[in-house]
Amino acid sequence: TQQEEFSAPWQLRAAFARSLSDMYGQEVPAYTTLLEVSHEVNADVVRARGADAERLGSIDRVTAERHGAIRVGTPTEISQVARIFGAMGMHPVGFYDLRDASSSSVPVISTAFRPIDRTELARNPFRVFTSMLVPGDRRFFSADLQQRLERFLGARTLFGPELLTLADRAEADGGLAAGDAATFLRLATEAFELSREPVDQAWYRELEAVSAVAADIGGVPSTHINHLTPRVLDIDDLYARMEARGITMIDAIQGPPLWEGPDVLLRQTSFRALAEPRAFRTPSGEVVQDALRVRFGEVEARGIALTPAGRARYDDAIVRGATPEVWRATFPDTEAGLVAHGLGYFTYEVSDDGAMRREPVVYEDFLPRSAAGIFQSNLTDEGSKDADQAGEERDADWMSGAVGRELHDPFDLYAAQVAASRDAAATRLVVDPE
Ligand code: OOG
Ligand code: NI
Repeated sequence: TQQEEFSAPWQLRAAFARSLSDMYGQEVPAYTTLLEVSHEVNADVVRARGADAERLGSIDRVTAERHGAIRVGTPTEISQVARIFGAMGMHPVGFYDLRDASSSSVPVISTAFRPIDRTELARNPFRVFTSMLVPGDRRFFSADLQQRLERFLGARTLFGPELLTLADRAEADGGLAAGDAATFLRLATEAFELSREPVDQAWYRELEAVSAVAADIGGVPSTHINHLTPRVLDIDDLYARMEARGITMIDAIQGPPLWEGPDVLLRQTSFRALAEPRAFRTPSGEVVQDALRVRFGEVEARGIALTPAGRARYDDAIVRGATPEVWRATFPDTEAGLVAHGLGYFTYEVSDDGAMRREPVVYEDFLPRSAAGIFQSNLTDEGSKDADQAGEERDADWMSGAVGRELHDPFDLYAAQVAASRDAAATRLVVDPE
């Protein structure tokens, strides 16, 4: 008998990333331009730099690489998100509190769902930055508004029972048979499409006056992917080419500056959300046409993952200014220097001729300041925030409880990857000494 084709979690993940990308490209044409320009830039870099261009990921990986961002309202919703991504081998990593990542804060806390081991990352590194509203934060929401918001969120269903059942089955069985896989992918993609239902105008505008992000999350009965980000090997070149095509990018590239030393962590830039037509239902019940800016485009370049010591230097440097001068005063200008000072993660590989090679570990996560910058660059309005009121305590443990799963610590994951490479290298050098 012929065995029905089976999709493993990584195949579901790769197929989902493609399916979302196709959907987003149809709905947001500027994203397609961004993809085209990214491919041009990457091809040019590989041509110019050869094998060196692939030290932080093969060109196949980088070409398919995307991250998305979604925003949800409640612990129930984020625990359902975790089941859907769990089916695809994506696990919650890291905790980000964007309520005070900078003066321009937004009322959410976040984590990122992504593959966590090396082979899985190499197969497809798709990751989704996932934010959750904090309706109990009094700096943003009064007790009355919190109550109405929680009631609204509690009454909606973002993910239907069939999608969740298939997700659980995929996780339990380590994948899905062909027919189920197709249904799962279709339902998961649909769950993140922008709804065409008329928006309750009074409710949306009331939340928007507090925070545009709160309105985006809690002002409508559905969710949507709000950007999908390709990876480029030269973000400065990409920025220039997008502007040359007449697409206005935000003022700056977020994260480290362009300088002559090693690229670390993450550099990102975006174009502002475009006004898209949306129907609104007025308090008198009339449906009127208006526009909302909720979906945008972003692009990123990834560098070397930093150790806690390296990250402390980064956090200190970034507030002094992301300039080449500050970077020269903060970081060694070679990879060997990062190693010598214990600032970056590197693995050790034994080649066939028995030589030991050091390879940089790529940064797989996000940066709270850049994330806040990306959120902020897309807000039409400052919103209103009362800094004298109390925030609500939130930390990684709380998030883990809401998600219903272990929240992995990014530093632990990088350190484990380095340790595993050292063990493998030691074994090969001892057992196979020819
Ligand atoms: C998420 C913003 C953060 C990034 O790349 O730092 C983010 C959002 O807008 O929901 O995606
Ligand atoms: Ni992003």
